[in-house]
Amino acid sequence: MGIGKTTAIRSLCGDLMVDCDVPNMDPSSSAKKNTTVGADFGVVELDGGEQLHIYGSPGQDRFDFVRGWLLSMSIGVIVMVDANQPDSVQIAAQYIRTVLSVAETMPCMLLLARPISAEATDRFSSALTKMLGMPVPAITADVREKSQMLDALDIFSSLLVTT
Ligand SMILES: Nc1nc2c(ncn2[C@@H]2O[C@H](COP(=O)(O)OP(=O)(O)OP(=O)(O)O)[C@@H](O)[C@H]2O)c(=O)[nH]1
Ligand SMILES: [Mg+2]
Repeated sequence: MGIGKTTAIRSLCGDLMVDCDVPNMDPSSSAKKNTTVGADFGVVELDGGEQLHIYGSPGQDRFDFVRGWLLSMSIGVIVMVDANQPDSVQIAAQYIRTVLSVAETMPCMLLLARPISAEATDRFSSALTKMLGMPVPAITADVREKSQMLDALDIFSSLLVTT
């Protein structure tokens, strides 16, 4: 909760997005003012006139059924984590296993959404690869910066094409 899913979609889609945020009634879980209670939705216009539809899941665990529904219609998934957190490897592994349990070949990428050193990134990636028994591509981006999110989407698109 609060990693920046809604912010990322807003950065990418601007006015071509609708969020489902409401005031956060659970300040014990997070101090953030608003939280998503449905599926955020945004559109990115691609070269050649095609559109990429982007959905953001709610972060609260009680809405995990929405995540399941979104996964069932996804062609690829970006999992966002703060890899500085002590439990980030377990959390990322849990989300990726959920994705792969829905579709074994689902293109999946990690977005490290908070500033992180190269050493910490290496540690995180090595530990996650060991835990999952396979590597998962990871990139770092500031979700508040449109140019960084467009670069991230560009890399993610190449996974969609090659898998
Ligand atoms: N300080 C700091 N804040 C950041 C950074 N990246 C994102 N944020 C802020 O973190 C907050 C993320 O909020 P949301 O985009 O609502 O997060 P979310 O994942 O949609 O949250 P839920 O829907 O509640 O799960 C925003 O206020 C961002 O501006 C960062 O690198 N540093
Ligand atoms: Mg949100």
